Amino acid sequence: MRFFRLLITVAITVLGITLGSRNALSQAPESPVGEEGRTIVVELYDNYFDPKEIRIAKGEKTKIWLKNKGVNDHTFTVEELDVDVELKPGVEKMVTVEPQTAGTFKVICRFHEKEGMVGELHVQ
Ligand SMILES: [Cu+2]
Repeated sequence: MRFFRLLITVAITVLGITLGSRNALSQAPESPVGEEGRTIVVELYDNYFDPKEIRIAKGEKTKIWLKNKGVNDHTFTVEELDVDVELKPGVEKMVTVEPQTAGTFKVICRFHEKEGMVGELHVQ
């Protein structure tokens, strides 16, 4: 009986460790560079981008994973890179960029630029 109880405790501990490590993996902010390129997550709130500044390597294929976490419609617009993505609340979209020119490009939400919903995309 005592042995059985011990066994259950061990089983629960193992389960806890497994869940814990899986959690740590999912919290990784950026995926490593691979054949598919890097992925950067940008969240859109009312009315700001998080992060406000994005860094991308010149000539490197980069996926920008956009998540609208606000209650309003927002856009992720970089006119110079021909990027214009509109997102309804709760919607997530992926956009792939491969900028060939170094520089700092303005990121705006077309609906809330005046409210300060702007950011910067640095290509180096
Ligand atoms: Cu907006």
